[in-house]
Amino acid sequence: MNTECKITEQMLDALREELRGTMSEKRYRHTVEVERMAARLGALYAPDRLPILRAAALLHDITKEFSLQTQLQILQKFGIMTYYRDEISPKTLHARTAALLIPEQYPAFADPDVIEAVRWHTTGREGMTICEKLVYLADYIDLSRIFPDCVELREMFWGADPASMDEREREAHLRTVLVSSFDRTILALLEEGAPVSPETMLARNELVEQIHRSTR
Ligand code: DGI
Ligand code: FE
Ligand code: FE
Repeated sequence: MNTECKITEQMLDALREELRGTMSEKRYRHTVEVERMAARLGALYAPDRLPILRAAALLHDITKEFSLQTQLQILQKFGIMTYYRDEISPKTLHARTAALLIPEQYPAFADPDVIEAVRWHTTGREGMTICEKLVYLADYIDLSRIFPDCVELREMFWGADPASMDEREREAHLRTVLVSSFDRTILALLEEGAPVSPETMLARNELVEQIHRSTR
């Protein structure tokens, strides 16, 4: 009764090749860079979860290039009500639709930890698992990103030399960098006049609270 799915190197290689034909070159390049960054972060924070992290990274944006109409159709097909607010935050939908499609389209990778990391990679959420945090951050700071916030956050994370830190410092460093990522996303959304998802606010507030607690 082994319900745990074992993700092998060959499976990841085959998935990477399969995905190449399903998205634009730019999105594919981002996808493989997120896989690399997730593996680097995983080596520091969750060395026993590398296959999960790499699979989630490869699958995280499989629906990113689908139209709003297709995103809404997928949600409806899975019996999920959609609201006007989904239509005015269209960029948050692909994380939900990708997570929904994994079990039928990529059943060999339908591990709950893979699916949840994909599900929360855009907004984050309160109580993020280590895999969710690492895929979220890898997506933000992968080497293909040249947007100033991304470059600064990448420098903030790696410039502090997290490999040289003890475990406690390294955990604190991850929290600080994650808060900065949420702050940047929230600020950008405010500047655009876009809605900020409650999950993003809850994710940020929880980490801020943890930082306060740990420095008391
Ligand atoms: O799919 P990627 O481009 O690789 O990255 P992503 O999944 O983090 O999506 C980033 C986009 O999603 C960015 O344009 C901002 C938007 N976004 C992130 N959080 C929120 C959000 N949009 C809204 N409306 N609300 C959010 O909380
Ligand atoms: Fe995404
Ligand atoms: Fe992405």
